[in-house]
Amino acid sequence: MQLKSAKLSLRFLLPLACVLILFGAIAIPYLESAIERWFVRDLDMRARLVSTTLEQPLLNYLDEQSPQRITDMFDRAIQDERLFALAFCTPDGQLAYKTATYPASLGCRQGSGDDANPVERLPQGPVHVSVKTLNQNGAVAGRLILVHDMSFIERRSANTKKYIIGLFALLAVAVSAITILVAHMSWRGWIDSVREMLRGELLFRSGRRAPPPEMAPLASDLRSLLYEYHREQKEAGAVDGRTWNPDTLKSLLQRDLAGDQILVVSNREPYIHVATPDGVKVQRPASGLVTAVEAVMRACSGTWIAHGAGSADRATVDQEDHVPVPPDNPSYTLRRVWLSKEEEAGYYYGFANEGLWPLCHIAHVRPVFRSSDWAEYVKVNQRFADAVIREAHSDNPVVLIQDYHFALLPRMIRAVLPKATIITFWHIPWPNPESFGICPWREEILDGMLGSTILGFHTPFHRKNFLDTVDRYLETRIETEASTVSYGGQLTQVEHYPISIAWPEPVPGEPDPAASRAQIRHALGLPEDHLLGIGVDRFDYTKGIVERFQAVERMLELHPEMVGKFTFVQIAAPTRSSLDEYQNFEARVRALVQRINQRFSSGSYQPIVLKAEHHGQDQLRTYFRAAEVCSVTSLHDGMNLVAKEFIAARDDEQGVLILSQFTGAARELHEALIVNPYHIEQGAEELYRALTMPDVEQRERMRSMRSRVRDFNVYRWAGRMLQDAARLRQRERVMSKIGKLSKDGLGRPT
Ligand code: GDG
Repeated sequence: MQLKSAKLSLRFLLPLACVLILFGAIAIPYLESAIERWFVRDLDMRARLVSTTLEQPLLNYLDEQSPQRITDMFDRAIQDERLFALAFCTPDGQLAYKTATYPASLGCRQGSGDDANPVERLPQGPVHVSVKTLNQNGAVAGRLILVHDMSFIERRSANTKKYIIGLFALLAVAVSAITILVAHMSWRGWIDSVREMLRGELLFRSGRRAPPPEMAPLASDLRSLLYEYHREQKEAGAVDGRTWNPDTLKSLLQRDLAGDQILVVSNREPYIHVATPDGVKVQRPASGLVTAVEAVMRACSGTWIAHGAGSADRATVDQEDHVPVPPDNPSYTLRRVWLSKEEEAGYYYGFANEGLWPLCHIAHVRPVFRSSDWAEYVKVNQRFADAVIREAHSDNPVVLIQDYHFALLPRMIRAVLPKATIITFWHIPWPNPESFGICPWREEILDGMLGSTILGFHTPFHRKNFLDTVDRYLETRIETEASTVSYGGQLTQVEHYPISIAWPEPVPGEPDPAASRAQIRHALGLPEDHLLGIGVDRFDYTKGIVERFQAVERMLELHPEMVGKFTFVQIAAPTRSSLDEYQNFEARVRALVQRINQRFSSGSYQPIVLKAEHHGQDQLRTYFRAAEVCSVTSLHDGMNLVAKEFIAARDDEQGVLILSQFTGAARELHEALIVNPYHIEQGAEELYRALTMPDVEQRERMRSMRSRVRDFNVYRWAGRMLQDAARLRQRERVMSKIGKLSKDGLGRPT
């Protein structure tokens, strides 16, 4: 307390002392000399007046030669308290008349002009001396000397100084006090604002007041920090300090989404029943989306709605088109939707894969948009929306919509089930606004997507591209920091949720990497010490397969010692092969492989082995474990799960991952050899570097990547989205309970 008052008095006294010192050092001396100058000027005038008054009578008395009269006149004149003495000198400098008070030391002041040096400092004090030369009939009659007492000036000057100093002191005190008061009030106001901001009252739009203008930059910084912190917290993402796994996901569903139904919609089904001469067989499609969502569905037992595309699919469903899956250990329901050939051609091959797929990937393949495809796309989206509505047990299910095949679905579902929590995840990249602007139905697509409660992308970059696109083409309000879009009275949270894989459990009896190595080399007819590279992709032009082979060719040119010692195996699962673009691409790849193989082959040796067929997951894993290097060289990819599958397969902590900088995975797997797939020389050098990398370095890199993929797995991907959904549902419940479902908050119309 004492310290505080000492500080306060110091704050008060310090400026005051400064003002007074400044005043004493500069203002007072200046003031003194100014006052003296004013009074001297007054005395000059006065002396001129008095001497003019006395002049004529004096000349007359001189004429009359009456000294008594002159002396009387002089004595009368000095009765004025300020006129101290008078004297008259003859033209030849004789002091002819003077009052008794006239100081002898002044004499006749010969040689000084009438107004020169008027102030004289005598022992009795300062005096003002003025001399007036009297003329008569054109000749000098003498000099009249007037001596004014100046002590009164000193007295007045001292008084004036006293008043002025007093006034200044008062002023200084008043100014200091006002300054301190204002500063104190502003400080209090500022502190109060900061406190309110920290309590969140001024920070968010939901607060009652906006922050004062001077606080706005600080508020904005604080908001960014909080959102960043919040995001980091969410990204750290472990539940109760544990890593995400099927059990943590299940407990999240039970705890935060108790009893809520989960519906998944995707085009591709997780299990395809195929009629073969040996009976019905079950196939797993080659799809990153299926890989990820299947793991989540096993954990949360919902219903998955997808296109029934297998030749035996109809034969394996019940009356409601349901089939329990996985076939060997059912844990959720697959609901199949049937599409005609025309629907599939227009919606899937046409609009989705000839239009949106190349539109969203920068792979330099031109998108094709046809009105007839669009019409099918709208129709099929409505078919799936109807299926969701039919499957829903309540008016507020949690619906997880997958990918670019269903951009219109969120809005269609919302129209019938306004309370549904709709999470849409876009598995492929989102382009910049200019590129997206090519789509003739861009507004309809964006409008459809903004029917979602939550909209997810793999990377912050895709999320930002989407927000920029919405900003460009729709009338919306975007809160960049909170990453929300308010559109038509409804709010959509736009987030990035990097997808991943389920971390594989150890499989009893699985061959170890050394055995896998031997097995694959044996199958390919290669010696034990032969070096192997592996690529696993859908046979798609976005995956950079051509560039990968060109890098292999260049590496063999640059390092001929590798010829005969290294083979690259490419597994290319057939995909969308009815489309011209894919057929052309496949033909191009085959021709390239043939050319490279002809160039470097000798005997049975071929540098590239192309296996353009679907493989089982176990087979893929064996290849991953057998290879020295895995190449993922996509020209553009949302995430790319192959990169993560390779890492997960390498429990021997060996093997090198070459990863394109244009994949979402490159943002997480920094220990991979990151390449620009368009830079063939670089690709060649990195391939060589991978093949010659010391075991220790491989281990260091692989260990770090394995730890990341293990923790940042697919359960975390789904868990974070469902956590966000649960949070929004909880908020909505509270809002509707207290009857405050507002249009501008996070509430949605009931
Ligand atoms: C999209 C986005 C995003 C491949 N061949 C076979 C086979 N596969 C499996 C792989 C992997 C999956 O397919 C491919 O996943 P990617 O992520 O690499 O690529 P897309 O299919 O294009 O997936 C992509 C993904 O969605 C998830 O969001 O990462 O960016 O384009 O799992 O192992 N699987 C089987 N046989 C094969 O021959 N069984």
